[in-house]
Amino acid sequence: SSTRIPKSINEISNGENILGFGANLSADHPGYNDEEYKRRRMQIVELAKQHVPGQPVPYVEYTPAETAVWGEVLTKLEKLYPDFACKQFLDTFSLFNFRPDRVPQLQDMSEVLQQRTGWTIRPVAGLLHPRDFLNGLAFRTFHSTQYIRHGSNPMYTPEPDICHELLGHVPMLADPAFADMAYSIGLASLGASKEDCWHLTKLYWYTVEFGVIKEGEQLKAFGAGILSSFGELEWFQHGKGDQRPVFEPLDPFGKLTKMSYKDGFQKKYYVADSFEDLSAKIKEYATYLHNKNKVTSLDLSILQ
Ligand code: H2B
Ligand code: FE
Repeated sequence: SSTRIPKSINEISNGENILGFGANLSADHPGYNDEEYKRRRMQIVELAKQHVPGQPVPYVEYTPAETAVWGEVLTKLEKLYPDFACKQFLDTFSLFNFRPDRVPQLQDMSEVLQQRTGWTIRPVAGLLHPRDFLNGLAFRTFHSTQYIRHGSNPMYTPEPDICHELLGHVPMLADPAFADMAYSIGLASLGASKEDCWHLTKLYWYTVEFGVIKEGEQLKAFGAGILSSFGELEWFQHGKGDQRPVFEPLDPFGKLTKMSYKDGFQKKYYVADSFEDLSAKIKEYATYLHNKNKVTSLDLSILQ
């Protein structure tokens, strides 16, 4: 095939191929003028870059100010989950013993996941290139940032941070059916062309980041971008004023709508019937991509 398939997680770098902010925050980042914040962030990123797969994730001693940010985010979001989060999330959430007075260590969270679903958390220097990030999912590895958002506005971050990873992604990855769905997206990305990767980025976005699932008559959130956002939790169920989001069933083969990054909440959400159903559809799509890109079962046998 034309694109190289990594043979192990060691062939995916967690420190190169970083998109987005890195150390140079853009002018609309809340930490843009805060030299101390930028220094601190670099310090945590340097630790992440030194991490070797298979070794424990480096321990970060979070400051009282950082802990206060975590505590505020946890306390506010936790209150909303019973009404808005899917049952799988509510079931797995308690496994992690989140406390407002302590930022969890990625290593401890990773150990819980390894026991439940065999997934591993790997620290990463920032927003990883989509191909590397998606390929990681095929190795049941979730690349996670370890730094925390700027303290000036604890309920907002323009990029992933530890609050988003731990409150949005990690509980869902402890659910076997969800974890298998995420793995399927990773599988689909092996050997995918650039265009395919872009489509898979959207598929990831509308499931793992902003997915919604049917529970009887209700719609509940399983996407981390909803679960880690105070405003988006409210918006996806109740809208705002007389505006309402649109809901559609998800077809991995179909065209997926434009993603909203900075211009507010998603206008459209895709609805899953179950994680098993979603996984089956994504696996069909993965098979289609593998055939198209001449990825053989031998190429994929490294994953066993
Ligand atoms: N990198 C990191 N560190 N966290 C993410 O959640 C993430 C990423 N998401 N890179 C990826 C890109 C996603 O937006 C898709 C697959 O491109
Ligand atoms: Fe995310």
